[in-house]
Amino acid sequence: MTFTDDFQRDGHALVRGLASAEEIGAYRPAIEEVVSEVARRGDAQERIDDYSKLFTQVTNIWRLSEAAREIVFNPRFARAAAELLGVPAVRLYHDQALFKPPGAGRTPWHQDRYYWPLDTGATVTMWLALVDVEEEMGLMRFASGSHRAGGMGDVISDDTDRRLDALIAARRWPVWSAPPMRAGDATFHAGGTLHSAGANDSDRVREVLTVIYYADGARAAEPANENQRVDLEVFLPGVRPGDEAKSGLNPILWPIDCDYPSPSSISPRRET
Ligand SMILES: O=C(O)CCC(=O)C(=O)O
Repeated sequence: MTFTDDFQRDGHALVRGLASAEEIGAYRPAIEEVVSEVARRGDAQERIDDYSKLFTQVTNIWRLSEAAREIVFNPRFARAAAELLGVPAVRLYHDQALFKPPGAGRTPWHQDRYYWPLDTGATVTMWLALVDVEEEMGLMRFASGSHRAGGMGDVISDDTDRRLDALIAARRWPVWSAPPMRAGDATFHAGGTLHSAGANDSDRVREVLTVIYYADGARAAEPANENQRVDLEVFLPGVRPGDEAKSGLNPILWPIDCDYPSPSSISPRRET
């Protein structure tokens, strides 16, 4: 079984050592700096979701610092995303630093695609551990196979959590809990995969970087809800429903020499 087989079958995969200890050592301070700065300003970044109760959350860190851009544009990460989706090229939807502080509760069950005005199912989120994440710090959980069932989501809430929990039991989707992860390990999940994460019951911040990729060539969909309407404006500025989903915020990240100049300092390594 390969990672790609796991992903196609289950809608999620674990990739150990996607980033090296050296890379994490170089990335972490840059990401921490951006997160602290945005948190200090109390900037809500035009988002309307309610994740702020659970995380210090900063979106599109690649626009806030050159170092963060290098990390988010890492071609090894994007290549893994393209391989998992089985597509030749992927674009950036957005990134997100998700720092879950000590004492923060569990992330309720949800489906990411509920939020995304994209006409494709070929979407994937990378969840990259920037620190070692032990069981009590809030690891990801996935309902295996749920990505094949279509749209079931709703806005993240306790009600949605209860409804999806019951649905997972009724549909007998096995729930796979990620094992403890080392800094540099990553999980990937499809936009349709139901997922949640544990509370942070430790005394350390759970530092994670997520990057969302979608297949190049996808089109913007007519927004199906208010969150999708805001996402269309914020993450696909200037794009109208039916247009190809590409704006200045959605560079092709794999292959690296496609239609956007890659940052000069990007790593040339292409092994996965
Ligand atoms: O990190 C978490 O607690 C949840 C992350 C998540 O839901 C996602 O990346 O889609």
